[in-house]
Amino acid sequence: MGPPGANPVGRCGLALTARWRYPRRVTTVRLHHRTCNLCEAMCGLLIEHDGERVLSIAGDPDDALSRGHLCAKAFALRDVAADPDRLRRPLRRLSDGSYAEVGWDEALDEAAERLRGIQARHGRDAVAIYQGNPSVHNLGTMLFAPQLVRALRTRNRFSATSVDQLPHHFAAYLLFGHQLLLPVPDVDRTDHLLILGANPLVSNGSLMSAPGMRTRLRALQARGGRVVVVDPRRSETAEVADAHHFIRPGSDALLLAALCREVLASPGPRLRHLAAAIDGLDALRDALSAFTPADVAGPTGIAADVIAAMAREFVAAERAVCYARLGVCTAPHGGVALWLVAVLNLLTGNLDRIGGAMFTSPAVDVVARSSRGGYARWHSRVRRAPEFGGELPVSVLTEEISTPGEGQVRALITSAGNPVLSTPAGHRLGQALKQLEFMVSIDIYRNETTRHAHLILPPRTGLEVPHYDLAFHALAVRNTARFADRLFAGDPNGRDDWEIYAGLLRRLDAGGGGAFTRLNALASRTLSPTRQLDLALRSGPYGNLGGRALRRDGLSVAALRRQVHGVDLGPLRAEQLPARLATAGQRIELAAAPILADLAALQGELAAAESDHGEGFDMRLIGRRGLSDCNSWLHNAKTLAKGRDRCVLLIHPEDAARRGFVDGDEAVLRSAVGTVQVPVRLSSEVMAGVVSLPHGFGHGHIGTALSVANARPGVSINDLTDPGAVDTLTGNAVFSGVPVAVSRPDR
Ligand SMILES: Nc1nc2c(c(=O)[nH]1)N[C@H]1C(S)=C(S)[C@@H](COP(=O)(O)OP(=O)(O)OC[C@H]3O[C@@H](n4cnc5c(=O)[nH]c(N)nc54)[C@H](O)[C@@H]3O)O[C@H]1N2
Ligand SMILES: Nc1nc2c(c(=O)[nH]1)N[C@H]1C(S)=C(S)[C@@H](COP(=O)(O)OP(=O)(O)OC[C@H]3O[C@@H](n4cnc5c(=O)[nH]c(N)nc54)[C@H](O)[C@@H]3O)O[C@H]1N2
Ligand code: SF4
Ligand SMILES: [Mo]
Repeated sequence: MGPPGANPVGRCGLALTARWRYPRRVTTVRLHHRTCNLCEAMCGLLIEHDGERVLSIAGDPDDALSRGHLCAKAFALRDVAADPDRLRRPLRRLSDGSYAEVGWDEALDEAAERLRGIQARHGRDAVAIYQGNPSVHNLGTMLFAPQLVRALRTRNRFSATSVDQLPHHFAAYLLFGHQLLLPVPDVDRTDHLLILGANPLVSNGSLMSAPGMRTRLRALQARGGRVVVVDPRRSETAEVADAHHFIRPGSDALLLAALCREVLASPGPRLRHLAAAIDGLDALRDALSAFTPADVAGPTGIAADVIAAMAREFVAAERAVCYARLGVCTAPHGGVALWLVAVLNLLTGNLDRIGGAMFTSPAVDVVARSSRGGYARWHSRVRRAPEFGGELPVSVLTEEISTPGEGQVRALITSAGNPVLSTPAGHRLGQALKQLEFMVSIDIYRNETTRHAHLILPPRTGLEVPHYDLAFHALAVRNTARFADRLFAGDPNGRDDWEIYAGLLRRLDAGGGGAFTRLNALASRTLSPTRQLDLALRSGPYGNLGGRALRRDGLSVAALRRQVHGVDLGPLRAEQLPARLATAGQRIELAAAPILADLAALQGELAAAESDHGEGFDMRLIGRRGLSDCNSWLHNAKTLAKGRDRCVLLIHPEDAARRGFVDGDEAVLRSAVGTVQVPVRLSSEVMAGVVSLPHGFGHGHIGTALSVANARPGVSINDLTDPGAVDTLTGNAVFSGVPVAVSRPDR
């Protein structure tokens, strides 16, 4: 097992264990070790089971990263495995709206034939694909879905990236030359953590796999460090921070521009080992000169002296790091904001340095193995939104389906996604899906999105598949590696995700017809994910084929099978740049044209007064995550469907009083694209003028089979969010500060 090393988290062990009662005659109880795949935290789990019966789930105190941490969602792994609503066989939707089970071969044949036919008649772009969030938590999907995407050769590729972290990839691509070279905050060694628009105490960290954040933040404070949170809501993380500043939603780019300006003005940048690699510093200084703390104070709602002090403190800290996440990404200038976050770390000498923003050294080097990315090489048909990394922003999907003309989307594949609940104006997307000639969903539930599919192909999932976190080991605050075989296979006639992909690929190829190519070596389609992982581990930096000599103690799947608690590969390592830069000449350009253009636009907006869009939209809506939610899809887990209603609108008492609301009243929430009705909860957690609603709710639709979720449906925040509002640089959706009106139902 991994030695405890210098990992300061210690045995945090949220003392959470769920144990279910079974008859006493149980004799074949065994212990299974695995990583939870539900969020990015990668908690190590100990699962007691008797065959397919899961008896208990607890955190693994010997996991080098999680040290015993887990959250209540881990127990949902059992619920999902046993859920009677889970689909086990392919389903075909019949013309009367009912469903019939079909065999796997028949379903895969039909899907391939329909997709091929539509591409043959209408061109490649007529087939679109949307990949949702659980794709990145699934080894098989990570390895096989990209092959299907490539084989389709469509420009209409979409994913949850553009309602999430696209600005991070964009900043990494522009600054470091690779969309996946993402710096991670070294929370365990920093002295000063500035958090903008993230709530890791609830989300358990994102693009920062750091299970047990409460313990880690406490350790930071105990060593004399400070945590500062900027958020329009006094979040659970803000609650434990040393300072919290409310910010007007959507204005972080202005704050960050001012912080960078302050750093450049005095004492000036501290570039350390990167000094010789940097270009464009003077041009950046000029571009930022207009963003004085006094100028941005009004629009951000943060006083000028507070901003100046925030910059001073950040500079003064021996080791500091700025970390921004969803609330900042999903904003009008999310692209430039995330770029400025990296630049703030860079200018203060905290990039690629211990206690700052650091690069990981995972056992499978996903950076080396994936494409650098690309930007604006083509644009969407209707709105001319730029491509990034081969994808278009999902905010354009509805218009690409509903606008006639050459290149119109006529068929859609969804895989592990629920865009009707998770993307802007999802209700309109739901309407558009009805126009499709063909839709196939690879998904485990018949939900708000997949109910529109002609075919649903349900894979095994969770405990039923082997697991290794290709993505999140590369984004963790410590280098570790952990593999688990499947605990049980579930349905013996079932398929893993990758087998569904491989089945489709085989059939699409076999059809020939010129519309598809054999881009990929046969081997990569036929080797199982575990075999592919084994090769990647063995040829990776810690592998037994790595380096010059054959290392007997090197990593492989077999080695990880023996190390049931995972392997500790040590803390993050400093000074990886400039060697790892993938930019031209290994330079870091601070005056990139798209950035300077967006900063100029931002400066223009500084001068303009804010409008309420002429429709009385005088409030700003933000999102929220709850500990027991997992975007839209764990609401059918019995264990989590407890307690008081989570889908409520938080409203400041002053705003409530003005409208005559008391706790529990129903409010009508209206935006430019839709209206919902939802109960309010009065709370001074949110700043005045701001209301907060969680995303992922809005169940209860006809045609869905979600008996637990549908009993507590809630409403979808994405019936209010506007696909027309995107970050112009990246196309990422805007969820931070949606203009809304809040009123009583009788008005
Ligand atoms: N307004 C607003 N909207 C948001 C957000 C927000 O904060 N506010 N957050 C955004 C973010 S960060 C994200 S990541 C997206 C998520 O957006 P999506 O990924 O589109 O939505 P999920 O709710 O994660 O849906 C996951 C789907 O995968 C299925 N599934 C689960 N496990 C598996 C599996 O192993 N295999 C397969 N094939 N399917 C599986 C589930 O049944 C479900 O249908 O939502 C975004 N939308
Ligand atoms: N329990 C739970 N955990 C999850 C998920 C879940 O659904 N439930 N989803 C997972 C996924 S897919 C992701 S991507 C991660 C996301 O993880 P985080 O990035 O931590 O996301 P959130 O918890 O949504 O926190 C976003 C914060 O931004 C604030 N905010 C909103 N608008 C603004 C703004 O304009 N400026 C600033 N500064 N702040 C703003 C919100 O109030 C909120 O506190 O969480 C993951 N973990
Ligand atoms: S924090 Fe994330 S990884 Fe850990 S148990 Fe909860 S859902 Fe699973
Ligand atoms: Mo996400």
